[in-house]
Amino acid sequence: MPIHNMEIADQFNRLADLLELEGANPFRVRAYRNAARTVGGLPQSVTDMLKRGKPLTDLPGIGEDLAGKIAAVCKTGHLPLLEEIEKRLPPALTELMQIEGLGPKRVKALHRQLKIESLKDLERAARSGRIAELKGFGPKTQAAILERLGRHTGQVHRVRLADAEQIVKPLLEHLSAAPGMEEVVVAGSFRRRMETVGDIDILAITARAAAAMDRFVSYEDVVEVSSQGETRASVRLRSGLNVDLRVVPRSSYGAALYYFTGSKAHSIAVRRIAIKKGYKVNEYGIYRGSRRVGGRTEAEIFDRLGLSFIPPELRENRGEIEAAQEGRLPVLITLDDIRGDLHCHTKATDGHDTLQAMAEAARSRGYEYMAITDHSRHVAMAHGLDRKRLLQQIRAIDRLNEKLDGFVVLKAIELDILADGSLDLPDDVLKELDLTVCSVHYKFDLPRRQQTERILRAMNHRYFSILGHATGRLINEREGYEVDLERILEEAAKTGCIIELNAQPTRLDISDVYCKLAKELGVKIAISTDSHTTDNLDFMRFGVDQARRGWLEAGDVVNTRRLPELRKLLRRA
Ligand code: DGT
Ligand code: CA
Ligand code: CA
Ligand code: ZN
Repeated sequence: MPIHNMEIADQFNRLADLLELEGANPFRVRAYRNAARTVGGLPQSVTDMLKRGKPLTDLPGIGEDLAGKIAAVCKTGHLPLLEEIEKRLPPALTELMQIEGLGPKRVKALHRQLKIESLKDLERAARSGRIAELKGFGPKTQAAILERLGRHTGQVHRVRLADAEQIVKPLLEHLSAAPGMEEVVVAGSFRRRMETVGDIDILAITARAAAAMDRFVSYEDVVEVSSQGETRASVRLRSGLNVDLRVVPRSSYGAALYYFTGSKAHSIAVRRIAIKKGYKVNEYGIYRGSRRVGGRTEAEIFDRLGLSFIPPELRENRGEIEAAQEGRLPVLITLDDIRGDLHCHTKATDGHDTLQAMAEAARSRGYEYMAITDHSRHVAMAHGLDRKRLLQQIRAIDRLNEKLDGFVVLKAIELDILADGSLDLPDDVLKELDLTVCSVHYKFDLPRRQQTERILRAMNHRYFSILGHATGRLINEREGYEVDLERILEEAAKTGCIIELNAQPTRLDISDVYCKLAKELGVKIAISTDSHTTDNLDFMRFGVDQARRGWLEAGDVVNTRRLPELRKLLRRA
């Protein structure tokens, strides 16, 4: 049974939470949390690494002990230490920890001060308003707890796209090997490249439907077959992800793909147009009266309806249908358009690889430039750079650039936006840099107005270039801080500040909707990986996917420019 990175990360996160709840040594807690983050952020599967004999100790922050524990999870699916602690703690507490947003600190407070010992207690306390009165909670937290409690008990859980990819890939390989299988594709939100997916919708073309069904339900990861017919089946995988499979004939492949790609809102709007033009569209084809006039490809359907081809990422009924009617769909950015990465860390702070290794990795991806943006001094945990160490790094980059041919390392920093909106390093050193990525890393709990003012103030600084991960959210883990992003985008439009689209699959910050708004306001975007290892550079494609969902074209994104053009955009008025 292949264990997925997401499952390993979950177990280590849970272990860290429970240890923290028990009051264990904070360094130990942090080591497990880092392990979870490392494994969760890997582009390749740990199970594969082990299979290929690659030592896990090569991974950042993974020593012998952690490597052994990770390997054990891969082999058995269990983390013995976690099970031990789960036995030791009152079951109610471990249950409370599973509510998103309830960490050890809050569970402890709820347990001590309100005697909350079960989800029922939690709900009662939240409904009666007692949680809002607790120090450090407030009405907003109380509302969030209720909302999540609903989600938790309703079992609605969306999986991050990158995690879903890792789970789906081996399943697709498994299905492709079914006798007579011609083609296997994923439709649904996965094809639309949504940042999270509710379930996976697979289409298979084969003349041997029964063989495909058998192979699907007998996949080793399947824990439950929810339904099974002649041409469709639904299963639940061990990871909790549900997968629907439909077998379709080659002749209606395009129609089926179009139908099951959705979104539902898009399909409904398109069907309305079809009816007006005297057509009917369903998963079998496009019809004029009872005569089938197309459906082998998606293009046939668009053609008939007088629409240009709408890329899956745009199919959300957010104006793409009107644009397709009028022939003004955007030419969406692709990974090939990207010429460099503008947010990368090295060993000097919390990255894992050296300056040179990062530069070579970027160059081997066909890039022309990369900005090294280690943390500034305020991020003490990451050993952030002070003036002196930054100057050292600048000189090291100068030396490296002399050796590199046809590739330039840009001197930069990920600069903390301090609580009052000032920047973490003095102007005399910032002026030595090619650019800055300015980010909020602490004081997430400021009121919305104040948080917005803080960022706006930073944006007025003459050495501010790019706003990093603008909301601070971590998908499925942490909501962003409260901030008026629209106001920030308006200000960026006025001042020429660039807004980052952070490509880390857990961040994808800013979201698709805000990308589109940025474009409409004329704000330029930098798609950046925020790499902490050379491998992380591959996250660029997730950023590009999100950018496509946000209607961005190459021209909207600064790191599609050649270096001289980029430099002009960075020079602020
Ligand atoms: P998800 O799974 O929540 O991330 O989102 P989707 O878009 O993958 O939704 P899902 O799995 O419920 O359905 C897959 C596609 O099938 C959906 O995008 C469009 C199509 N579909 C499902 N139900 C309906 C429906 O009632 N009407 C229409 N027109 N299409 C539907
Ligand atoms: Ca789906
Ligand atoms: Ca589905
Ligand atoms: Zn960063």
